[in-house]
Amino acid sequence: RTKLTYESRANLAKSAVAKRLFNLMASKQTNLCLAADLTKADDILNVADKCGPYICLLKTHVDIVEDFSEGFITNLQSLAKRHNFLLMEDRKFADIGNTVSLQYAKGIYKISGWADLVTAHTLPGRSILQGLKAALGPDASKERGVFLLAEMSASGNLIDDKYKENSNKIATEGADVDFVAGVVCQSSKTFAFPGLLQLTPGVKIDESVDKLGQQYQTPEHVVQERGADIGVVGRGILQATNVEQAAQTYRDRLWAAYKDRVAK
Ligand code: UP6
Repeated sequence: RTKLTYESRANLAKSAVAKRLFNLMASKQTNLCLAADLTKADDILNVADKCGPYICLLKTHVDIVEDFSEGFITNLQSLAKRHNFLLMEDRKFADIGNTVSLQYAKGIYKISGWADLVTAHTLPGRSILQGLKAALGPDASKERGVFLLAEMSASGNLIDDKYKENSNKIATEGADVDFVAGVVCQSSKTFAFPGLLQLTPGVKIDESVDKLGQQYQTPEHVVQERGADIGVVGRGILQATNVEQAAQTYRDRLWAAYKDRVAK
């Protein structure tokens, strides 16, 4: 899987959003996802505008935004359109089908209305996919996709080999595979199917841990040793003195690592 180009993998993807994302990455030449973990709407819009040209994906935690409004979503969507990136809400759904269906479409955030992609834990089993899909109209699974968590970057997390193997099965077998765009994980061993994208968080140039269990690897390491297709960078960019320049540096290093990987 890791030797194939994004263009060739777009043709293998079963999810229409994964196809779109593979093609976007190839044409825009970026495999950087910005984790816009800021608590003020204007601050998120500001980094989205500055980093927009360098990213394929902007990842939100919408429940940390203190001044959420529909206008924030409208503005975020127009930035996504202007700079050509997709939106992912990192909700990490983990409940029974009926509840995740409500959490996805209802409440204040109405996530299914604007997020191209969401994340979900596989802990409840296949019903997590059925529940999320139930919130959408019949054709909407073509415009929406899920990344399933098969591993976490947090030290001491409880995920074991059996859990990873079963998460892979949920991502690649059964009637809802057209809804699965990728897997959030730390290693290329987690799944083999080249039509899925590997999203890997815990990327930072100059630090190996934070004070709350996060473990970081360099851009080169995650792409070349761990098989990441998209590297997620939050504080590595957000805490830089020049956010735009940092985004460009991460984009350059992640992209060069990918080009090296497929050339070998
Ligand atoms: N994230 C992880 N590890 C995981 C899954 N998700 O860090 O296993 C998410 C976090 C955060 C981002 O919720 O939004 O990726 C990482 O941010 P950072 O670069 O600032 O550590």
